[in-house]
Amino acid sequence: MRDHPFPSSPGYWRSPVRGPRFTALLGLVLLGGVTVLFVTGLLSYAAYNPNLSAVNDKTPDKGLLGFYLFSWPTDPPWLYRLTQGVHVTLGITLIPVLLAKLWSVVPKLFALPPVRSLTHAVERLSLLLLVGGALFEFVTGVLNVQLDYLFPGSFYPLHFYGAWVFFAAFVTHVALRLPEALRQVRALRAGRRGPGEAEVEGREVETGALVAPRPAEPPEPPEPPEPPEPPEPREPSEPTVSRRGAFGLVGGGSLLLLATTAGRSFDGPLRETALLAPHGGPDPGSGPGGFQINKTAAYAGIRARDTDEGAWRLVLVGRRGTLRLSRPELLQRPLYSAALPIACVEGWSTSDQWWRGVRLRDLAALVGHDVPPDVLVESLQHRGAFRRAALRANQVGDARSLLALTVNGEDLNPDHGYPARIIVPAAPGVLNTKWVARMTFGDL
Ligand SMILES: Nc1nc2c(c(=O)[nH]1)N[C@H]1C(S)=C(S)[C@@H](COP(=O)(O)O)O[C@H]1N2
Ligand SMILES: [Mo]
Repeated sequence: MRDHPFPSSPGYWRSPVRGPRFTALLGLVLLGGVTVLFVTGLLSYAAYNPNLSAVNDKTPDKGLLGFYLFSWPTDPPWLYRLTQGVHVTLGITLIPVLLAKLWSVVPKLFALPPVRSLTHAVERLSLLLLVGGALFEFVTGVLNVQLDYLFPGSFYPLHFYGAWVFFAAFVTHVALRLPEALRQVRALRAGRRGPGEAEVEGREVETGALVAPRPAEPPEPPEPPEPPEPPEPREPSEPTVSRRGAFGLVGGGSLLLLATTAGRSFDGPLRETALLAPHGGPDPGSGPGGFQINKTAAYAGIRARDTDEGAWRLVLVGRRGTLRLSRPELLQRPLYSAALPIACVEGWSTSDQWWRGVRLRDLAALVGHDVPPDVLVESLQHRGAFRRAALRANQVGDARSLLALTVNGEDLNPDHGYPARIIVPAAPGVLNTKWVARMTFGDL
């Protein structure tokens, strides 16, 4: 029989691992981690050129939230590979820390009375947004990278607006809690014990886990004993794991996720370690086209009769009118090479591939734009996401931005975008339109 049947009863929560120091340490890890997630997330949004044209804008109502947008650069060429690799890999790695942090403070959720004062009410409301926002962002993020756009089309607005709600609550929470968290961690480092923590740490001493002798400290004036506040248990049960062990569990879980995720940002044998990489694409095999495929030609509904040499024409539209070029005609133009990666919003990337094709700025010049303008690129694909994308003038003007015809010395294969695809340095993969049909130059 339990003496404390309700989660709101003071003695209900009994794990002695819970305590302000456990919570504080996890909180500080999240403070760094979530800040990096927020910044890399905003960067990812900027990389989409969302204020360039309605085509790329997944959140037309961003309004003031788009205040920071800037022209995404083309240098260094691995920029998006880095920022988005960090965003996704770090997000997945932090899951155990987030769960442990939430676990460490659940008793507070049930504390009575539910509202003690106006400040307390505001704080609790911000916690609702904080916990709800955190769960929402992590869940939508993981679903997106693992299950291949479970909410097609609506992922961007959900994850974008969710990020702002979550981060606003996060900043409030940090402002209220940081001083206390720092105090707790300092105390932890100084090796002092707080009420309710003696038992656990005492055990560690008994089993010899703590070997370093503590330096003597000046005695502190005794403080009046207070009943422990949640999350510290009032009646701690026997520990099944030491607090150190609990940290080890969380850290080990994070390391395991890191080790099984990070490989998706590399090629070759390292990619094999990415057990958690998205499995949406088919096995690309080896050879020149042996790098990750996102959507296959079959999936995108690309028919061979639309891409064969007799039928396919690249349509260029610009100031000087419309020009149609066949693939052999394109191959006769000056061709350039660039070693560039594909880096997807889902966090995976390839190492540099060797692309060869016509420079975008040369195509612009062909239809009357000697100064490279923006361009709207449309693919043969009629349905589905990613069939159109807008590139900014700085991307069109970069000498490494190509309409690629070959990769690694061979014609593009159908899944990598034959007859021609866009490749732009540092751009998110989604802007590298495959199966290009039409390019419209001009200010967007
Ligand atoms: N027409 C078209 N182009 C597209 C896509 C698509 O679905 N359709 N997917 C984009 C995305 S999201 C990525 S990450 C890259 C992947 O290129 P890859 O399959 O050659 O690796 O292509 C981009 N180009
Ligand atoms: Mo992508």
